Amino acid sequence: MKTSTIGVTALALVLASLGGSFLGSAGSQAQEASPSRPSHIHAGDCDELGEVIQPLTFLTVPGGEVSGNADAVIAEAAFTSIPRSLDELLTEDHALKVHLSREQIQTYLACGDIGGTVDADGALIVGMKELDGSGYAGIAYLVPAGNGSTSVSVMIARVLPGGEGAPAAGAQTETAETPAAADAAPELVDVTLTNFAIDMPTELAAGPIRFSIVNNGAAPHNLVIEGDDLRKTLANNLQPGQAGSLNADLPPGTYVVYCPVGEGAHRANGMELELTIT
Ligand SMILES: [Cu+2]
Repeated sequence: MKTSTIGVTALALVLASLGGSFLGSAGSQAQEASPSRPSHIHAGDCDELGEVIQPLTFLTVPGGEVSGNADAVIAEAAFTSIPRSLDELLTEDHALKVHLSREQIQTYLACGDIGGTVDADGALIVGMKELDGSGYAGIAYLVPAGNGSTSVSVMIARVLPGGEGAPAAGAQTETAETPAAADAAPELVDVTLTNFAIDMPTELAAGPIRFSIVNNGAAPHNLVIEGDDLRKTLANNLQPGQAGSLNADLPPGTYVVYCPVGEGAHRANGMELELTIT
């Protein structure tokens, strides 16, 4: 009787410790797998992002004990009160973007264009679509908070197949070799703008490209990529020292790349080149 009680107690302890260590490892794995994610509201839209107009709190996985179903999809979230009204965000195009990590700021997880129907409370809910084959999608919830401020809740979860951009430590080797995910990731191309030149490759392969543009000049600059049926440009000029990125899926052909600032003056001064997409 006594032995049996000890046996049961021991079994319960073993189960508890197994359960504890399992949940514990799931929790720590989730934290390792998810560095905090920088997030910003940008001018422009998800396809052609402009400057950052509002940094948001970094997204994190909630810390602490894991309870409930261990198969639950882990979500990451951040809540920020910003000194801007929702009206201001809706008057012109704005987009809300989540980056992979501070170290890999040029890799994106998800982006939501800010727009839609405002509900009876004046709040707006927008969907955030996957970027770079990250496997992440999300929701942003923007609620007026008085005095012209807005509470911004950003929530993302890795719910889509693939996940090339996701850092999940355990799943890394598995997902990194998925061809579909590899295809979905745009090629990163650095573009440097100066007074008055554009430094970038003049020949690139067709496919999704992210032009990562930095203005190292002393004047505002921008970038236009123009082809027969296509024109891409940043929503806002880049001020000296500013960076932005432009996504384009360019079919093979010849394009002209130039700076549109100064009503043609920058272009005439040397900020023009021919880009061949093969
Ligand atoms: Cu310029």
